[in-house]
Amino acid sequence: MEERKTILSGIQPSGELTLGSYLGAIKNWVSLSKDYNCYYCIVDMHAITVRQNPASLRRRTLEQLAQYIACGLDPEENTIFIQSHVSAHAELAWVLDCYTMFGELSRMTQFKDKSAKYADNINAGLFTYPALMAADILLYQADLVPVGIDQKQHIEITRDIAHRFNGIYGDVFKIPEPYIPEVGAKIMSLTSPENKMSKSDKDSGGCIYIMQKPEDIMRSFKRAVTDSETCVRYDPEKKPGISNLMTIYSVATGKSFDEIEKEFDGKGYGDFKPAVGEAVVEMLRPIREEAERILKDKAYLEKVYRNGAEKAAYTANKTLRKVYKKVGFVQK
Ligand code: AQP
Repeated sequence: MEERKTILSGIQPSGELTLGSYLGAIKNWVSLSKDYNCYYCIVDMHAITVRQNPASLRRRTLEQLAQYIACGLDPEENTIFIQSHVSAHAELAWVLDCYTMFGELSRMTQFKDKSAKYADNINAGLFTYPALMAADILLYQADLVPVGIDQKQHIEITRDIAHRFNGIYGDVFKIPEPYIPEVGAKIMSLTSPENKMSKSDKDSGGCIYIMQKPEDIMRSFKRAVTDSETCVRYDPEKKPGISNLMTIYSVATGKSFDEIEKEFDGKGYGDFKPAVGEAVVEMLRPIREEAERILKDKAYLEKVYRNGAEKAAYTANKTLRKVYKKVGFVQK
């Protein structure tokens, strides 16, 4: 029997999970989890590249774990873990730092965006973030990395680092491919549809959170920015707000853009916006209810993250040992 291919992906617990991270990443993780050997993590070490309140970080990490499971990721079938519990991530990141060039890190869009946004804290971790992300992926010899489009550049640098390392030491790392959804790869803010919906966004009206109450979700959709026309038509250039809502509606209902245009033909935004809101409320309702239930069972969550860390460390340490040997470290 052919061996199952491997997947790795993670999300930072730097804020409450958004509809963007759900549609761009987690929804795909769930569909891929049936056919692949999957590692899904909560990347708390990445989160501290921006200042975090320690108590909130701890709370959000456990909430995010409960939400992963509530979204449909079965911890028996997938390896679900917290990044800082597997020390090989930090160890390989250091090695990869030494094979990552200053120039290529300087070109990373996320670094440029975040150093503009957090100008008082442009720390070295923010700069070397891609080397840690490369370590996350390469430790598990991942074939595929399901992410939203904003992370594509980080997968490309991961591939470059892996090629560089393999070029010197032989085939140590599998070269991973990004897996980006056709629809939903970049969900935009509801209030400023030219910007990505982001969990650390200060404008809470632009963001939908997966744990948000139905009435708050409906309010945000009713207030979503549109345009001066009245027709529901997909045109991301001229109608970014409506096109974003159509994308969300399409992923939530499975309908194509053509079907959506027909459904709302002759109707105005006053009908369309609440319909999108209701579709999202119904999509998120079972997830929220299940996450609330799981979160109450702290012993279960602890069991999940302990088992996950043990399974992840087994694979990760195998790769790390090989890397240490290749670069010339004396073996213990
Ligand atoms: N708006 C989005 N549309 C589609 N996909 C998205 N993702 C995030 N926002 C959207 C995808 O979800 C995963 C989240 O990864 P992350 O938290 O590690 O990184 P991020 O992209 O930096 O997420 P945020 O929400 O923007 O967080 P902050 O504000 O802390 O930086 C990734 O696969 C991402 O592509």
